[in-house]
Amino acid sequence: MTERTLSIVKPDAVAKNAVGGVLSVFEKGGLRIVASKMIRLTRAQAEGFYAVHRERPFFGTLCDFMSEGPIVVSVLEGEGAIARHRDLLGATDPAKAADATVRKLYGTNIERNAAHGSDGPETALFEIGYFFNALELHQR
Ligand code: 3AN
Repeated sequence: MTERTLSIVKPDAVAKNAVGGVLSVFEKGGLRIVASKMIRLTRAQAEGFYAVHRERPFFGTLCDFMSEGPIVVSVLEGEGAIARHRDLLGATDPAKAADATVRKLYGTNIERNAAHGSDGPETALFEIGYFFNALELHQR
């Protein structure tokens, strides 16, 4: 089934000049970019995006990190895009991520882990709508 998922190149990877490197893993892995832009989240916008993690102990530092510099948000499309994108990201902790995954290649630690991907269809709908309107999503 063709799906869409929300992908974020996080501030650590943007600062490392690795935007192209990260997106290249996704393109080579069979996903198409149907929308993409660089933005900088305010602290409040980061809190809104990560609202499901509100009660987690790392919520505060995660929101500080996600608003510390620009990010690149993209919508990726392809066959089974949500799971495929998560496979290409690798484990949350870069130290546990498989070789050639984004987090292994570009992540620093479990928080500064280079990229984000939606974890299911409902999350993807919410996350895509958080950053993009219908006119910004292209047919490819
Ligand atoms: P994933 O992004 O792999 O789905 P989640 O949803 O459990 O991982 O966590 C969301 C984000 O919170 C992660 N991408 C990471 O930046 C951060 N995070 C997750 N677990 C921790 C942790 N134990 N300590 C610090 N930050 C964490």
